[in-house]
Amino acid sequence: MSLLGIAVIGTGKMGADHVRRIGDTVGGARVVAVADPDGERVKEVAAGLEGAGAFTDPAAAIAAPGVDAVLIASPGPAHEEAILHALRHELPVLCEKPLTPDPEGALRILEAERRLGRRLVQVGFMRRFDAAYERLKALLDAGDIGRPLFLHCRHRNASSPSFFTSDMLISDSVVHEVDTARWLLGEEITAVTVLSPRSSSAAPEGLRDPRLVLLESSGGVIVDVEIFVNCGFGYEVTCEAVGESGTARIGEADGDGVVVRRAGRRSGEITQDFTTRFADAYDRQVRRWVAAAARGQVAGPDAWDGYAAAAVSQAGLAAARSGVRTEVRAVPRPPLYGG
Ligand code: ISE
Repeated sequence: MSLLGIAVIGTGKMGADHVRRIGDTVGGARVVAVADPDGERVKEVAAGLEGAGAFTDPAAAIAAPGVDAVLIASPGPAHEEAILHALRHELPVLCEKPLTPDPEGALRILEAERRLGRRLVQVGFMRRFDAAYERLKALLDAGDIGRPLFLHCRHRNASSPSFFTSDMLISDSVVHEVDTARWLLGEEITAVTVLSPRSSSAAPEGLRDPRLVLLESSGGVIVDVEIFVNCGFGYEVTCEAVGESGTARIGEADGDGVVVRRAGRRSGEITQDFTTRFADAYDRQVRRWVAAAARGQVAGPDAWDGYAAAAVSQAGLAAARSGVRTEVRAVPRPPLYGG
């Protein structure tokens, strides 16, 4: 069976990780084009890929011969233009989160898919492919702990990159909890409150870090998210569901999952980065997307999920600025997405 030709847009941290994953881990596909504004870096990446074209213009990469699907890992503000190019060529897309920085851009993508009459865009909310999150969802769906009442989430990064802003704690980090809450609960997020304690002395000057984000679901569940992107000790993501008849918690045994007890002490590894902690989830996400893209389909969160997350992020940014509870404003779910 012929390999799915993929154009990878963006060869930074995530783009390079996906190029490696497609070549080493995920069967059924090969990278035939890479694009990045950094001409030197994109040539270096392409040099390691037999026959792959190197481009600085995403549109040229998307139009290159042999491209059957597009994986977008460029910065969020560049996603919309690249996606619309891919949709003009009717190519399946896997776009790293967030789909777009604002809901208006996501609505333009929904309209482009409406005109095509089919969904081609999948959004890279990879936690839906994490084994522990999948087990938690199955447990909630089965009613094993009764109806959920709370989700207690902790999202900690060891340190934040220099370009990271206070808004990104919400739009680039908590956006994961927004999607997992919608997916785990099967409900929409209707309001957001953001509380900011004193900032950590480890946070770069001016960065409001950590923050506490409260999400309210349409079914009455409260989701609290501690987002702390300069915690220093490692990369730790936990989620505890509190139900009417029990609780379920994931994310404790990070790293290799081994807890050692010796000489009166207990120790275990804490991963240092999201590409390590969620490596299997990224692999499973791209593997399933490749199989679906070969059939011209999506295999996970779609553009509507990306829009819904962008609408919640918009409310979250407003709540962070105003200090008051802010309701989420979103259009009704269109028929193409099950509405
Ligand atoms: C990053 O973009 C991710 O997606 C990680 O999963 C998240 O933990 C990190 O905070 C984001 O900046």
